[in-house]
Amino acid sequence: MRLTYTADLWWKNAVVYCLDVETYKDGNGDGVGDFRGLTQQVDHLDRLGVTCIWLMPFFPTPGRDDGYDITDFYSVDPRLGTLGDFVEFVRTAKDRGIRVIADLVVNHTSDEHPWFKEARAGRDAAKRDWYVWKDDPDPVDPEAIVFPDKEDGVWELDKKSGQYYLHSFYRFQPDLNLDNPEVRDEIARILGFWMQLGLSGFRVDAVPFLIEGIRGDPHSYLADLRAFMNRRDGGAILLGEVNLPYPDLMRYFGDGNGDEVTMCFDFIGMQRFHLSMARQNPQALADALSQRPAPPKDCHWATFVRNHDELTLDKLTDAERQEVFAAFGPKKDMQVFDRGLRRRLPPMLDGDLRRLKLAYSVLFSLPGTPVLFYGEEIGLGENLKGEGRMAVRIPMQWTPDGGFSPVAAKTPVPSPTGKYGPRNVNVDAQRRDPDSLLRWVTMLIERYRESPELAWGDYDVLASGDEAVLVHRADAEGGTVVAVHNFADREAEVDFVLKGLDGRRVLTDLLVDGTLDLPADGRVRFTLEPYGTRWLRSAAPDQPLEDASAKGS
Ligand code: TEU
Repeated sequence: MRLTYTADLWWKNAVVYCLDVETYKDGNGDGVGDFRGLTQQVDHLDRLGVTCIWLMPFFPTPGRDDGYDITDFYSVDPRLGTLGDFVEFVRTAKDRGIRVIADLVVNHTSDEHPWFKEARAGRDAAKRDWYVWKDDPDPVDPEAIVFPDKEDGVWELDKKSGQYYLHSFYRFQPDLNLDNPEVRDEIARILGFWMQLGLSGFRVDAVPFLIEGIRGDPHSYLADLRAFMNRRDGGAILLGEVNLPYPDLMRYFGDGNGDEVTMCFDFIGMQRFHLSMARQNPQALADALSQRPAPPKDCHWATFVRNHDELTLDKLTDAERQEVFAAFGPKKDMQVFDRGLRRRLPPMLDGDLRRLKLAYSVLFSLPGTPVLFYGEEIGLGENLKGEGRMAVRIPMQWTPDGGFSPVAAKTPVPSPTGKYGPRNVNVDAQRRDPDSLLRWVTMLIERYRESPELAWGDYDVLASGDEAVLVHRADAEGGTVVAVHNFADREAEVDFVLKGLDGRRVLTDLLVDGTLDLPADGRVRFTLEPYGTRWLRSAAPDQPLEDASAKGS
């Protein structure tokens, strides 16, 4: 594919890396991660091949929802640094060719935000209408409560005024009233402010909740926000958190117009991926790929296997969810909200490196832009002593001693000990080990970037000859790549047919050394090792791989 094209629509072949400044690297020796520390680690991300960093909330906060409860949208939490440190970080990332986006959490504020303090001063307060009030709210459907362990409703009585305020999440997170034009103007100012300081877009928190209260056509607001952002910077993106069934979700792309959210996370594909891993059979994932609608032009899916929240299994059936629980988190304290896991992948897979390598090979071969949660590249574990979802938000592990901070870490959750502790899992050791997960993920990223067919080509799931094997084919601008993945702990006889390719071609393996001849009838057969993976590019026998991806045309 032409580089001019993939560079213009950068998000369609990006590698997004989500991190929390607080847990990444302490640069000033106070035990808390900060922008100075993060800036010093940018080369780790550059070596890995990351092209876009997603910063979790770094704004002033009482920290009751790990920063998703904000008291000032226009500054940096003093524990993490200053606006000056932020700008230095963004500039350094850009110097390495890495864009930066950040969480836009404007469904709600902290109840300690000055706006809310002002709003709750009385029914006539100037900012009263910035939030959502009711005298007598209807009882709420228990299914609609996001955090059922802590909340039993979404309306909280404000004793002073005798009215109830809406909180879609925790009670200390009052919902902003997006129906109020002043609030919308303020949100635009927030986007504009951070873009002026160098951000290339936003991960938009809880989008369906954000627009639900808007009267008339709530989606026209999302289109307005997108248009505003792209007037300021045509290449900026909105990456939407929209965990809805596919047909409902398409509206957030602006249906056929593609003028709302630029990218949406594929929560359903993620859940089917874990079901497939649990079953050692990729059918559930293959079904998701077939059912998943194509995003509108220039929009894109964002794929992932783990994020910072619970690994939600809410879109599986009860029986399917129990299967995943049984395979990957049978103990009650590994589960949360009755719908998800609070574990990271390596402990879920019993630390089986073959299977971990398979998991990331699948991720980077899927159509869509992969999003990594920090530490996935080294197989970071979790610490179940952390409360609820916090279990996976442990400090990054740089060296055998941790390397997160020169003093004792003051992060919300300490590093794990034992098998997944820093001594056994760290960046330094894995850089030196050619068989490490870090080296594997680095290679996957390199090959993924060279093979844009995978991320945004037309794709087809092919009959594979073995129920444990997923074969999918991606085509774009004359380039063809085929990904082959064995989900089972046994050898598989792979047998598939590639139609419409010139029989004089060879299939060159992008991950391991080797080529296969492509016979005239297009039938490909070989034995794949347990949890084996192949990415095969079709090319003329003497053609360099760069030409085979037709970059130059
Ligand atoms: O989550 C919003 C959301 O929609 C949740 O349902 C989410 O899918 C998950 O179940 C929460 O664990 C976002 C953030 O990702 C989350 O960390 C915040 O706690 C939440 O917003 C409130 O800001």
